[in-house]
Amino acid sequence: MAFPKGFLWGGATAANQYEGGYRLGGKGLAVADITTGGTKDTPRRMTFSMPDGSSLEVAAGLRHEDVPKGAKGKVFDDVYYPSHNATDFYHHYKEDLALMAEMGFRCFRLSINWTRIFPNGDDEKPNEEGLQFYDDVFDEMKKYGIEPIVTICHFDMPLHLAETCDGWASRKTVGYFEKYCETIFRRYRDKVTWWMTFNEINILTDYTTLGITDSESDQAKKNQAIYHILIASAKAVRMGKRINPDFRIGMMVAGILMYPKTCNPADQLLFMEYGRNMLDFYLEVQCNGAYPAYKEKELQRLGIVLEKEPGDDELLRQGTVDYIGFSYYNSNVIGMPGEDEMTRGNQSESIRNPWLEETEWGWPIDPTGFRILLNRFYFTYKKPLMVVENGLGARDEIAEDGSINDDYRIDYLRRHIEEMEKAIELDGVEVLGYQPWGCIDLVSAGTGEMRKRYGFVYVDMDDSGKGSLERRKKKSFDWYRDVIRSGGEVR
Ligand code: P53
Repeated sequence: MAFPKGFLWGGATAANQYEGGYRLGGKGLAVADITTGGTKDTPRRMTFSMPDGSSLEVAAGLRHEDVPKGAKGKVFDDVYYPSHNATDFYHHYKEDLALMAEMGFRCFRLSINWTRIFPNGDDEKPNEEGLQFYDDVFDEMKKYGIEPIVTICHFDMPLHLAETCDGWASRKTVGYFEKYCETIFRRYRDKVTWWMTFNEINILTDYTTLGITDSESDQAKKNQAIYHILIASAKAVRMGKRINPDFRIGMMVAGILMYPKTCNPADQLLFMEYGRNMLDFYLEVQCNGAYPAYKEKELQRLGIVLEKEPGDDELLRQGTVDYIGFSYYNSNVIGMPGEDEMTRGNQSESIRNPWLEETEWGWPIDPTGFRILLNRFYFTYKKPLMVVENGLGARDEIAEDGSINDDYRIDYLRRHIEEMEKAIELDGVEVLGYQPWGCIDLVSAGTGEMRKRYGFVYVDMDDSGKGSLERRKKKSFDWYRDVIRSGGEVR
C-alpha cells in the first residue's frame, strides 16, 4: 500500500458553511451572515441598508458589483441566510464527531469563526464563550484520537472590519488578524498541531474581501489587499512557530488545474500567464518568501507601488509555510477567445473539455488532473502536500427504505484516491493526508444551496433552511470507513 503510516485520512468543513450558532455564545456578524442563498444560475446576494433607509442587494461571488459608500450590512427578518444555522455543527458536534470516529477519521479539518472569538474583529478582549466552544470541540476530538486541522480564516471577515477598515485594503486588518491568531495559538497551543492560514488564498471572494469596492477596476487597492493578506499569513506562521515550535502551519490554495486549448503559442502564453496569476504567485510568496519577478514587473507596468512597512520583506522570508494544502475538484481549459463551448467549472467560466464528463453543476470530472496537479505542486515547490478538499457535489435521493445510494460519489472518490496513490507510489510525491470536502453535508459556498451535497452523512435540510437536521449515513459512509481501515484500498 502506497499510503504511509500516519497518513491523515479524514474530512473537511468550514465554519460559515457548517457551524451555525448565529448570534449564540456572543458570536458577532461576519460578511457571510448577510449573504443569502442562490442557485447555480442565480448568484448569492449580500444585503445592506442605505443611509436614506432604503435596502440594497448586491450580487456576491468571485466578482461582485460595487458596494456603495454608506451601505451598512443588514440582516432582514424575511430573508434566509444559510450561514446562520448552516447544518448546525454548533449543537451537533458530539454526534457528528462520533460519526467521524466511526468512519475511522484520523483528522478533521474545521475552521474557527473569527467573529466567535472577536465578535467585531477589533474588540479589546476575546469572547470567552467562543473560545470555550472550540475547547469543547477539540476535547471531544481528542477522545477519539482525531487530530484537528484548523483553518484560521475560511472565507471569513468580521462585518465590522469590512465596513470600518475596508476589509483587507487596510493594514489595520492585519493587526486585528494578528491578535486573533495570537489568541487562538496560545489558547489551543497543546490541542492543535495542524494549522492553515487562509482558505483558497488565490480566490478573492466577497467573504474575504468585502470592503474592496470595485475590485475589478481598482487594481491598486486589490493588489494592496492581497499584499496585506500575504503579510498577515506570514505573521501568523512566524508567530505560531514562536508560540509552539511543533506547530505545523500551512497555506491553502484552490488547486486550479488549467489546460491550454491548443498548441497555438498564443494559447500557451495565456495558459502560462494564467497559471502564474491565479496560482504560482501565491505559492511563490508563501513557499519561497518573496514576490516573484514577474509580479514585480506587472505591478510596475500598472504603476502600482505597494505600501509596505519596514521589516516586511524579512517577514515574508521568515513566514514561509511547512506544507501546501489545496483543494481539487476539476480541471479547466483556457485559450484565446473563439467560438468555444463554455462550461462553468469552479472557476468562473472555462472552455468545455470534450474529453471529460461534467457534474450537474458543470464541474468537469478529471482524476488524472489530480495526479498532474500533485506532481506540479510537489516538484515545483518541494513541500509536503495536504489534500484538504476533494469531492463530488451532487444531489442525493433517499430511497423508500431510507437508504442513500451515492455510488456516483464513491466512484468519484475512488478514482481520485487511485490517482493520488499513483502520485505517491509511481511519482514519489509526498502527501501527508486526504480530507474530502463536506464530509457531513453542509451549505455550498458557491451557490448557498443545500441540494449540492458532498457528505458521507446526509443532513435533513433543504435550500430554504427547512428540515429536521437529522443525520443519516449514506452508502459512501461504509465505503470510506473501509478505505481508511484498509489504509487506502479502494474497492
Ligand atoms: P461549492 C470556488 C472555486 C473553487 C473552490 O465549492 C471553491 C469555490 C467557491 O465556491 O470553494 C471551495 O461549495 C471552498 C469550500 C467550498 C468548496 O470548494 O461551491 O474552499 O468552501 O465549499 C466546494 O460546491
